[in-house]
Amino acid sequence: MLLEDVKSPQDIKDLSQEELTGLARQIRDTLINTVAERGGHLASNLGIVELTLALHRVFDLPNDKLIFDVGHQSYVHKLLTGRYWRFHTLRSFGGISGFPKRSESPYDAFDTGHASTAISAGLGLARARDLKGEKHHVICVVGDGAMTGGMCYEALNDAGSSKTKLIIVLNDNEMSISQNVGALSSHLTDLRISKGWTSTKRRVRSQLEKIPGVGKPLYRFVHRTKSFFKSLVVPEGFFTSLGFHYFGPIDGHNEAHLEHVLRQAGNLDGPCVIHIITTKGFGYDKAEQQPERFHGVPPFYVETGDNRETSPLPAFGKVMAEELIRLAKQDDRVVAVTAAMAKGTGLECFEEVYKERLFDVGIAEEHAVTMAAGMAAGGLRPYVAIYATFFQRSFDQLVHDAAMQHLPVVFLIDRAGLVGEDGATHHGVFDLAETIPVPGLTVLAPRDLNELRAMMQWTPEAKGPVVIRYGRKSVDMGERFPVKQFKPGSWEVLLPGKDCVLLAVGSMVREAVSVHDCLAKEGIQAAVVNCSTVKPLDEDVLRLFSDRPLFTMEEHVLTGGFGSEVTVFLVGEELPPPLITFGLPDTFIQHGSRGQLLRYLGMMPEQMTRRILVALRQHGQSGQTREADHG
Ligand SMILES: Cc1ncc(C[n+]2csc(CCOP(=O)(O)OP(=O)(O)O)c2C)c(N)n1
Repeated sequence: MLLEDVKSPQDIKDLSQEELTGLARQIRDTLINTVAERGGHLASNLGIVELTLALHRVFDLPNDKLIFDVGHQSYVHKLLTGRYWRFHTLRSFGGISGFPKRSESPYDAFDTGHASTAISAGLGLARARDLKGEKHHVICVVGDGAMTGGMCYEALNDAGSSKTKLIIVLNDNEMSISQNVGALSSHLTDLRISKGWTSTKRRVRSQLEKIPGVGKPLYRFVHRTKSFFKSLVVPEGFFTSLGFHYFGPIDGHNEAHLEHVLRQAGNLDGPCVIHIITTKGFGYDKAEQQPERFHGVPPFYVETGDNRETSPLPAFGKVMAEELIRLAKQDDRVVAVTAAMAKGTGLECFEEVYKERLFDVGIAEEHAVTMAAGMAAGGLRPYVAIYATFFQRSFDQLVHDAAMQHLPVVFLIDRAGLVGEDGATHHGVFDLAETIPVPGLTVLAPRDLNELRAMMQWTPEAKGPVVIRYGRKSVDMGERFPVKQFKPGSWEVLLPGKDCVLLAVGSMVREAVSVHDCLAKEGIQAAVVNCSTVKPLDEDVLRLFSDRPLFTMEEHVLTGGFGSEVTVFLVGEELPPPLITFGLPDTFIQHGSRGQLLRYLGMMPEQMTRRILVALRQHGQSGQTREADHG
């Protein structure tokens, strides 16, 4: 059977084991070649090929509902559900998403992207089914990494007592993005060790039964005492104690066995957990050897595994970590906190130097923030590095635990703005709306890597909580605009201009300089202001420039962002508001490269220039009319 002929799961139901093995090989080739072109989540998908085949053969999708936690491992599912021919468009603008999307296919039962939501969503679907008198199955596929997230426990607690029929497949590859952490992870290791006991048991049986005369009775004796031995070797089940049937651990690459267990689980009445063991990156040696690097990978060469493109600039996170190491050298109280993102945030560099001062709390952003607040209350100086999109989870912790007690925690908000190919679930476009309203917070946004260094060097002076937001794309404005010392609360006038003023935040400062250059060609002199402190606003600069048309620019939703903050201030002062606030509209923005998305949103420098020219013309005309009226 050719993968390209699989139009729906129906097409694989009757395949022989041999044909399935051939199909699995084609799936892996397609995954490797496509991700090598497009970038994406490779290792997790390679590890889940047999499970996905088994799920699609045993269950009746889309009548039965299948939910992938995080959803980054749903590529195989996409290939088996009629999306093979569009798979080459993976993660590209207008192409198929790297995550499940209900809008994309009826086979995608629930949209995911952030970790640890699948059991809650699955329980919701199961309850909807029960109340409507329907009969289908609900299956949640959850990784051991996602299991470190608090929502999973809230959902397990609820599902275990509900007795609702729900199948949870726990895909245990011992990895989150990095090596998994935490007590549950250790418990899973214990269960895995018990697997060793299971195979030993199989070996003992076959050996005993070979002994003529006494073999069989001897085996029966051993079998009777099995529970005794098992109680010694297998730890008390975490899942069974919560009210789940537990199957496992099971070899997650043995498709036939997986099917057998899934069918058994389907026949049960209550909730169950099937614990399967897989190898991340299975079937591609480079990914098996470096599962962390191939978790989410940019385009690469299949033969060598090397990235196709290397950035000439270091990531913001790397520069942040270098500065943090410097601060940690000077001050023993400096510690770093990550929620399972040491690699992505750059903190792995910090870990190399200060292993004992890096706290990876698992995929637990809420806990990370409150724990850091506790550290600060205990006299430490915690720096919490978190992606903007995941920081959304910790809003209450920021307000209630860090800000209200005015604790000196520094939040390093990475991937702020449009992140590109990961799309709607991952864009970091709500963090200003989350932080600007919080009393006592200092909110900063460096215009480039050098300003981030300067901000980091300033942080020891901070008396209360500080947020520093920066984007995925590195920027160095060094040659034309070297960074002098950073002073919080005072904006930097990068370029003078009498005709209008561009007030720009973070990643938009460089774009504002481009707009300035475009406007200059049209004879307009626009001042460019780097509004590096988003909260508190530099009110003096705002008052000073309020005699000229103002334009704000931010890579963030307009509602509740910088532009609206400036507008509220100016209106309160009875000064004219900005002519245009450039920012993101009130809609979820899909996937594509950052450049494509900015163009789509009309936020490329030449597009903003055109709008500014029109606005200035209209403003000039209305200004003249007013003057004429007065005359
Ligand atoms: C709330 C949240 N925080 C962080 C992430 C980033 N992230 C994506 S996948 C992943 C690891 C998931 O590990 P696991 O569930 O074991 O899946 P695997 O990739 O190992 O199959 C992390 C931390 C996320 N998606 N959501």
